[in-house]
Amino acid sequence: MEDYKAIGKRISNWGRWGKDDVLGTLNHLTQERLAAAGKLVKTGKLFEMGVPVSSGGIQLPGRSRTNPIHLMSMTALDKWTMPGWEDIIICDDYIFMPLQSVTQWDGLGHVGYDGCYYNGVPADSVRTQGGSQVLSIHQIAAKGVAGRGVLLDIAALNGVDRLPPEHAIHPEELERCEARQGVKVGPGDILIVRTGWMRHYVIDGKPEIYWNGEPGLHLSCAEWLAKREVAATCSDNWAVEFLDPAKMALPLHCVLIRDLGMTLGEIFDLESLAADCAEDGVYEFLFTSPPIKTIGGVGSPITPLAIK
Ligand code: UVW
Repeated sequence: MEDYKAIGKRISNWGRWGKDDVLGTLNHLTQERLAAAGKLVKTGKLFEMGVPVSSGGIQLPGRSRTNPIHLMSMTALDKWTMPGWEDIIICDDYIFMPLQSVTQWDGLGHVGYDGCYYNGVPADSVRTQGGSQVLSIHQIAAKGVAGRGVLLDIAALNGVDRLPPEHAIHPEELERCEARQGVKVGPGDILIVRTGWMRHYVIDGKPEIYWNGEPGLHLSCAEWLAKREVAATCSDNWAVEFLDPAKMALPLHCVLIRDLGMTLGEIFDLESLAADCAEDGVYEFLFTSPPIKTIGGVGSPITPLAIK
């Protein structure tokens, strides 16, 4: 397999939308495409694809990403003394969490190599104080992430409820899945790849297996995603890409985020959506999932929705 840097150089989107572009492949989400995606809503069936945000969540102890901490700052126990407020109950809460600890977007300031991120933005543009000075995720929030979502259920294609961790998905398999499902991934689509790997957590309650390797997209998919002009790629695994246990490197992250400028969606729970798609044979829908408007953020927790 060719070196990831050579692939990245060949399919690079740097400069394509201008030297100051901060959105990358989300530029494929045009107003016309969003209007067309809106027409996919026929029944009003809605599927929410986030994992729970909870102190007992998907993260394992002792890692750099902890589970969220949720605290109350006001409850019914706090009595109001202002005149007219005596009977009123107000509850408020806080949450402290790594932005990448649950279902999330990887923003364009999340991963780079050779001293820079997407569009040549220098590595030191992400600072300990203030975060990403250029590729901040709040700009993606302003763009919104909404369009035609397409589910490719690779686990179902293989006749299994989940793929084994050594399963690397190649472009030919994506195309066989398209043919089986009668759907085609096209320009401006948000591609959602189901591996079934999330079942280790949402069905079996075994996060330790979920985080131990994963099936996913092989590096060879980078060129395919670029050619199809996919706007964003999401999966039910934790890094979108297949992880070679011998290397544990993230070559597809490097090419997709840094060279193509693609926002990646991870840790999706696709089980209800996939069951419905298998039942009605409809694998396309309106997808929406804006990030939190965090100034300087390089990622964001999300609550993605698919609406049919
Ligand atoms: C890394 O593992 C670097 O990040 P993520 O899986 O959140 O993209």
